[in-house]
Amino acid sequence: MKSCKMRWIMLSVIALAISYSEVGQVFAAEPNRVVIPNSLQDVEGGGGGDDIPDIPFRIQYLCPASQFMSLSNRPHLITHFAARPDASVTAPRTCSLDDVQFRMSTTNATAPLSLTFADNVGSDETIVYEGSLTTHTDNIGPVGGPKEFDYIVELHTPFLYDPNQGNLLIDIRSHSGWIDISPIHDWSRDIFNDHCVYIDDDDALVAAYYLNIPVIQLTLSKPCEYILAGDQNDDCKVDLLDFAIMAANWLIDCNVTPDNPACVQK
Ligand SMILES: [Ca+2]
Ligand SMILES: [Ca+2]
Repeated sequence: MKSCKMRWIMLSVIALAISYSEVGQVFAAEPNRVVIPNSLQDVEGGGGGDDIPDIPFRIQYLCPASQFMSLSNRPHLITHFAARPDASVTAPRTCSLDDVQFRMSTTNATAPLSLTFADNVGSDETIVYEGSLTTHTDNIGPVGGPKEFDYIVELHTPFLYDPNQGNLLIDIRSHSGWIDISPIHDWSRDIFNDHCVYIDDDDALVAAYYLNIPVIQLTLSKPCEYILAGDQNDDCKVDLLDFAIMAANWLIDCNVTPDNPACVQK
């Protein structure tokens, strides 16, 4: 009877921890934001996307480690990905994808990226967002741009990125493509050519060069200066989010199931 009660309490706490993480209590205070390319932080990019809905796609783009100098080249948790509307956008805009998957990895790849997607992926590749997505811009900013980065994607799984270990690769694919309308993002032009490969096919293994990259903004958590037992996500505090991470791995035995994605080789 006692063990039944203990099990019930354990399951309740795990459920509470998971629901707590799902409402977005993540990596809060004092985030850092990095715009890539750095040079376009306060400058409208020379390119702009087209309205191309309903087309499956896969896109990879490379963010060089040198773009993260403002973070003193220290490891950070990437918690949000954002883009901004192109100057040609004239009104608020809401865009959806039925299915989209964002992956991030630390890669030794440099520009020009390989046209074979798999060649560019780092060994720590992580699915950081998966599922449907609705993103919105209020189109805030001067007529000629740059607009605010308010097409925001809060990652389901923050990604620990250390610029000392390589460049950051972002890999996005969608089978549905943008439904009805697409965001019309601001794009760089003649900056980081060959840092981006793209194809209108989410299953393709080989892409073509895109001679631009979207201007993006990454939000990163402030690194923790301390070693704290139980701090699973290195945000300098032990709370229910750490418990949720532990609960997600509950009863995994890497000696028995080393192929489990949660079992990362030391
Ligand atoms: Ca533009
Ligand atoms: Ca923590």
